[in-house]
Amino acid sequence: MERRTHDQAQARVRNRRASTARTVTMLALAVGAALLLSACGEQKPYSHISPVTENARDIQFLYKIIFWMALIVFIGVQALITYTALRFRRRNEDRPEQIHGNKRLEIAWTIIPALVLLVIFIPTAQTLYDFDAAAEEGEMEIDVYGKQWWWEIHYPGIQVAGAQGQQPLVTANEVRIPQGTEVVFNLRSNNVIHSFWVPQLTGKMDVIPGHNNRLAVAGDAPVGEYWGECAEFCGAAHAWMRFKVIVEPRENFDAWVAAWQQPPPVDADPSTGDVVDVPPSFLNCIACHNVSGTMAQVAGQGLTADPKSQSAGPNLTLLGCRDMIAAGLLPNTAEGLKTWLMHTNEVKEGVYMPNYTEEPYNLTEEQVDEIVAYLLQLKPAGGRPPEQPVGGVAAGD
Ligand code: HEC
Ligand SMILES: [Cu+2]
Repeated sequence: MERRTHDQAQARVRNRRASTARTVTMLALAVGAALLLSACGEQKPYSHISPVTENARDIQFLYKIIFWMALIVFIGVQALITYTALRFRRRNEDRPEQIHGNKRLEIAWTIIPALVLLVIFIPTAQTLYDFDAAAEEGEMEIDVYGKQWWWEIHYPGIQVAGAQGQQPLVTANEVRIPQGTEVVFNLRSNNVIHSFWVPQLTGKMDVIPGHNNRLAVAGDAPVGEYWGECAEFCGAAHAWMRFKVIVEPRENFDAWVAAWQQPPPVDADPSTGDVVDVPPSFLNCIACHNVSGTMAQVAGQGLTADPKSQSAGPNLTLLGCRDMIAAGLLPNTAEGLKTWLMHTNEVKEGVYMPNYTEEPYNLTEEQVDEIVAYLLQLKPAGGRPPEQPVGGVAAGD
């Protein structure tokens, strides 16, 4: 009888040990996996782990303060819990001394968190004011309109030839800026709230209807491509509202602007409206898409575009200079364009562009191929302006 209970007790201890060992192993595995994941990939386009500008480093500095403060508090609290559990564990039937209130302790645990908050608050407020001051004025202003679900980019300071004379350069989803230039983004929306975020370059700023929020990117960003995305849930295709900021040498930027001044290689005669080399089925598209230098100049842009009907899509001038379409969803290649036109609403659910191969438009595959061929020609006569030299900090995919 004695013997049996002893065996049972031993088995229980063994079981408990095994389950403790399992828990510890699982925890170690989870921590290991987290560390391993956080170490993958040198450049993280969507995190503050790889800032490339002073501004982005300022923000990372705030993250670091909070991280270390949190770590100290965590370890302190865990140590106290462990100490209390061991020191005051039940040893006999007596109740321990019951205490109600301790002034010194209460003052201590009010002051310590206040100090912690102060250490976080002061540099945070400082950084906020610095960012605000930087956005007061820049060398170049770029207006960014958050759309559902893409970005319209206006360069109010750059006039290009349009059907009704000179007009500001308008493009989509790829923001080119000349290296060394202080840029201020004016963030606007006439639909819902979006948020403009290029983590490697600067802070995150909401794009709110009725407001003009300003966000600066200083001139210290190295040449390269930096991914950004909408950081405020804004509807069905919010997850596919990416964009790219392309920091390029001044000459490359100037070459790109100059390319806008040239008439497109395939044209509609502005005086007669005769379409030259433009597939007739492209007439379906001009209600929403502009192509500078052609008759496709009627679609609303900026805040004038009706957000309800969404009667506006990206300006397609020099589309051939863009790397991607549909806000990062597809590559800007013959295949990507064809996929877009044949399966518009499947590849981007909720999209405000109809699928033209369906009722009531019923474009045939041949017509789509013609349109794709036309779109691919929308690039400067001399081909795409020079690419950025390799060696910049390229954002991964
Ligand atoms: C009712 C308005 C509308 C019409 C008409 C329309 N589109 Fe679009 N188009 C859009 C919108 C909105 C987008 C942006 C979709 C997104 O990324 O969410 C878009 C995106 C595109 C893009 C990708 C551009 C980029 O830079 O991302 C191409 C190419 C395109 N449309 C071609 C066409 C063609 C060709 C037609 C005619 C067959 C057409 N569209 C008709 C609204 C329209
Ligand atoms: Cu958005």
